[in-house]
Amino acid sequence: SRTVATSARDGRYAPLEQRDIEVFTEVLGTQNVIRDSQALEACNRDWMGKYVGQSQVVLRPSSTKQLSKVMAHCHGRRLAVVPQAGNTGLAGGSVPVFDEVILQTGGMDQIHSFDEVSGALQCQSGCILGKLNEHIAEAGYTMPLDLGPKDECQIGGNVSTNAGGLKLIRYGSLHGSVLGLEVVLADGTILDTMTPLRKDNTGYDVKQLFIGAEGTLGIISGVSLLCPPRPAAVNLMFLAVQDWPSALQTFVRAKRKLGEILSAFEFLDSSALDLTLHQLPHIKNPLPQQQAPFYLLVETSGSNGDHDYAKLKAFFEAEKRDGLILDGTVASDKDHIAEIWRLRENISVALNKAGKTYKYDMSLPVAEMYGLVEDVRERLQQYPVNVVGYGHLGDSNIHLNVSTETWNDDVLHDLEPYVYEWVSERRGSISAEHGLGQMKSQYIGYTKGPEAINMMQSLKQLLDPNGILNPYKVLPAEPKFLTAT
Ligand code: FAD
Ligand code: 2HG
Ligand code: ZN
Repeated sequence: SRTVATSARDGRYAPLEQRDIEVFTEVLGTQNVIRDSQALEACNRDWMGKYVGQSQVVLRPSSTKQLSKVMAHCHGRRLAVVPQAGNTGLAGGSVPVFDEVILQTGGMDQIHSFDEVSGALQCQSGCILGKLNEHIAEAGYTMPLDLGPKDECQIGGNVSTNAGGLKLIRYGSLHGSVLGLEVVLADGTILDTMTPLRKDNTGYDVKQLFIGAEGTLGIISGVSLLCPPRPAAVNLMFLAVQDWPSALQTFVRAKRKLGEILSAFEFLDSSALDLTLHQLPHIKNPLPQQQAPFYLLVETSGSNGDHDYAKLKAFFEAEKRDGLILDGTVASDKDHIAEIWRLRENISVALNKAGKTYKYDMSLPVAEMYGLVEDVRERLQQYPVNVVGYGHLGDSNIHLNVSTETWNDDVLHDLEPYVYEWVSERRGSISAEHGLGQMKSQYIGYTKGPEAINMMQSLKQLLDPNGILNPYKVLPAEPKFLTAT
């Protein structure tokens, strides 16, 4: 009922033995070598309850040295390892496929330093995103990314998935904001590129390899990140539009008229709105009197509250007068803004409550993007499913979610590889921001060519010759390619 990464455990990996537990206990102490069955069950299961592994041990180092010793042992013994941060990943990357050792980073949560002049933050990888944000808020800064599970996910997990989130349109990707990393390689070697420098052109920028590598090339233990100033004034519009072309046109005009203060441009369709309001009754409908096929969240962040608000209001009124916007609400009050964001951030939570979800996270040319949802809706007509579309319109990134009561092989069969082909034919990406994990590894060839995949395989071989880091994820043994028809 689900796509599985692989059906057989790779015999190259040694099974866990008592002598391994003894070494781990010596390095980490008994309390950080977790074998309790209830705790193990939670760590073996992903956020969606879709992927469940059978690991027999969870390790919780608190320092790079400890992590390095653990990895050196695993490398020598050929024990497979899965790094796990907040375990909020949506591609099954953070849980074992079979009996891999789970290496949790949550105990590595120290903030090393924050430079109040440059905005450079240096911390251990297990720091929670929301906590880092609170820490630097005192000095007038903000984190360069924001996403729903901010109070659970860790910066190391964010960097490892190259998380995009709700503010990428403003702050760019982590490939730009990460200044340096400390990484423990498969054999325990500590690679230290923890620079606070903005500019450094001495040779290859090796840290980039680990951003978005989903734990397959090394374990990130430290992060150096450039944080932007916290905007003094934030305003948010929630708009209803009558069709997809109007949503696109609103984006074009928002860039033109609000460009320098635009900080988010998100969308959801009416199915996503209805499902979320139905599943989570505490969430309010920002426009209870308006039914429309599409809703937009347009946020501005600037330094002058009155000026920004006046700009936004003028935009709203002009576009409403022109008929581009059917209706909307402009929020400038903190609680009102948070309430609207809560709706957007909880769509996935509502989907989880509704049952099982087939999730797809695509980069596509914006003009064609919603066509994927319409095609899939049509294709799955005969099934009792709810097909919803939402996402980061401003980044050309759509989340197609097919909600079902229970897993259904026929639905899956009609979805895959159809959706990947649909995206590949338009030269999109089958994973805009969630990563490949175990869910999509076998489809990497629908976005990347054989030469790029070969290079990835060579890098993997170089950095992890025994293949112990997050096996069965990202790089498949035999990638599928879209065959020309
Ligand atoms: P995990 O899930 O624990 O791990 C993710 C991957 O990174 C795994 O492959 C894991 O093995 C690896 N990994 C973790 N830590 C390390 C490390 N220190 N070194 C090496 N590898 C490591 N993503 C977006 O991009 N944008 C969104 O808007 C967004 N919204 C979300 C909303 C919800 C409700 C949920 C549940 C998820 C959302 N995500 C989003 C998915 C996103 O990938 C994660 O939320 C987040 O970035 C993962 O962080 P984490 O700490 O939970 O990592
Ligand atoms: C979001 O943008 C997340 O809300 C989750 O990336 C998307 O669950 C999803 O499909
Ligand atoms: Zn997203």
